[in-house]
Parts: sequence; structure tokens; C-alpha cells
Amino acid sequence: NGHGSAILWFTGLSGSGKSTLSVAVEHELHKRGIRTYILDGDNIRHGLNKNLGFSPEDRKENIRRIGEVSKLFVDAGIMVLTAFISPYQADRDMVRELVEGREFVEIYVKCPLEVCENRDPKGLYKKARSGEIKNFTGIDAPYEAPECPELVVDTNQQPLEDSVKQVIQYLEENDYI
Ligand code: GGZ
Repeated sequence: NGHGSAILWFTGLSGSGKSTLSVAVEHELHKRGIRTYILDGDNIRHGLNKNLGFSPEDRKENIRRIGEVSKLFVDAGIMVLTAFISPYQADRDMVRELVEGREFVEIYVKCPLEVCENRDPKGLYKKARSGEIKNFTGIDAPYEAPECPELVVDTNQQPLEDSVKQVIQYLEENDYI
């Protein structure tokens, strides 16, 4: 009974919980009969964008292509959930401008760098600190926190289920679902 598909754009540091949250939100949307698709590093950076690295230019192109693909899904009536660091405000704004105003829902997955670094599920922060990986977001590459996101979800201050409720509640109150 959807009132409209949209892009749920999760942005945040590596290890902030974007993927976990997007999967959990997707599960709730499925319970409500809503068709969804998740775009993340696994299906984008290993495929469509496998020629791109982590320079500012490549990140911009990464986000641009993800935005264009997301727009196609929205045109098809599907709720898209994207889980990319997307560290630059200008790149996120570029995606926002690709679609109708309310079709872009910017969700800041907020978590202190120290906490992400302690989680370090893939050991990437450790490699970044030792210099084995260059241009790592939060270490030697910037993360620009959203200036005016539709939603801020603090994954360090609340359990996953509360974050999921927060997103679902936003979507209900604003007639997305
Ligand atoms: C940031 C990097 C880097 C560098 C590899 N900087 O925790 P992960 O592993 O699974 O998520 C990170 C992912 C980031 O890709 P995105 O497409 O989301 O980035 S962006 O939106 O900025 O284009 C991390 C891994 O790739 N990774 N090198 N240097 N993350």
C-alpha cells in the first residue's frame, strides 16, 4: 500500500552500521509488502563500479552511478536502500537533485569514529592507521556529516531495533509507506 517509492540513502563511516540497518529496515518493509532493493559495496563496487577506487574523483563517480541506478529503481516503483559511506555533501546533494524532492531520504548513520574503529570488523582501520591502506575515510580522508539530513540514527546510543523503528516511523509519518 505504498504512497511512493524513494531512495533511503544511508550515509556514515565504515563500521557505523549502514549495511546492518539497511538490511533490518528492508526486512520490516517486506513485512508490509513493499518491494525493495539494497545497493551496497557487494553488488556495486564489485560489479558496475569495479573500475573505481577511493580518490575523491572516484568516490564522486561511484556515488553518481549509484544515484542514476537508484533513480531507475525508483522509476520502477521500488524502494531503494543504499549503504555507502558517501562522504561528500556535494555528492549526496547531486543524487538528491537527480530525483523528485521527497524521493531522496538522507539518513545519517551516526557513530563516533573511535567506536567504528574499535568495531573494525574487517581490520581496515588498523590497516589505515599503519599506512597499508591510503585515503581511508575518517583516518586520512574526510567524512562530511550531513548538514540537513531527513533523519539522524545514532547507532552508538540505541540498539538496532530502535534505529529500525525510527526509520519506519519516519516513513509512515511522511506517507512513504
Ligand atoms: C573507505 C574503504 C576504503 C577507503 C576500502 N576508504 O567497511 P567496508 O569496507 O565494508 O566499507 C568500506 C567500503 C566503502 O565503499 P563506499 O563505496 O561506501 O565508499 S564511498 O561512498 O566513499 O565511495 C570499506 C571499503 O569499502 N574501503 N578502502 N580508502 N572505505
